Amino acid sequence: MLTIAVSKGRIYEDALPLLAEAGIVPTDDPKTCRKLILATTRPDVQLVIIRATDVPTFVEYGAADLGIAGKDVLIEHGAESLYEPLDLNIACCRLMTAAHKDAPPLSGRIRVATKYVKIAQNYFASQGIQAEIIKLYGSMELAPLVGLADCIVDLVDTGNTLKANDLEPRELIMNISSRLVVNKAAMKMKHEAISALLTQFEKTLANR
Ligand code: PRT
Ligand code: MG
Repeated sequence: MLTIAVSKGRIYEDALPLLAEAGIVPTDDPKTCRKLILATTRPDVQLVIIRATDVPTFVEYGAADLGIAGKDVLIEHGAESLYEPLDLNIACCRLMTAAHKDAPPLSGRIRVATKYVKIAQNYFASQGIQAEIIKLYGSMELAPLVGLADCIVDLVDTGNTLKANDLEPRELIMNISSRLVVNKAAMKMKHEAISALLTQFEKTLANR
């Protein structure tokens, strides 16, 4: 049995066509069904539906053989303990700094609200900017509006969320896409099944 960890939402939606090309079609829809383990049309493959930030943990401990996770989540988790053989090029977005549209360019010691503490720390250090990082779990956009932070570090796709909150994107930190990750022991123990799946994914991606 191969177990693949996926998060509900945009990654799941973008991963479905890719999985389908490999003959993997879930027999339930996680939007309407509350099951956390989904059987698929391939008797040897099941999906586990978990929070995006938990995917590296499940794969690291071998609770899932494979997983699909954003590069943002992988970097923040510290993914040295996982193989990351494939950029799936799905759920793409940009990790950026953003500030109030009327705020002057940031200078001096600044306060930054984000859920990406490690990435933000490294980024501002690399820029020689003294930053105090404030960890939030959501609604980062609010922080500059209420004086909690001078800027935020968050994912931007269309930019609509920033715009709706009078913020604007400033600096690009990195481009983000979702990656296939593999448990290191599973890569050895289930090599045949996993490499067949990798080959199939590679084929599909090459044809896109
Ligand atoms: O939602 P939940 O709290 O369960 O977890 P999550 O937010 O980690 O999961 P999910 O499904 O929202 O995101 C999973 C992964 O999708 C992320 O780790 C990214 O790799 C990827 N991804 C791609 C995004 C976006 N695009 C994205 N736009 N994740 C989040 N967003 C959010 C962003 O944080 C901001 O709030 O969408 C908003 C910005 O979108 P625009 O279009 O308004 O710019
Ligand atoms: Mg979300």
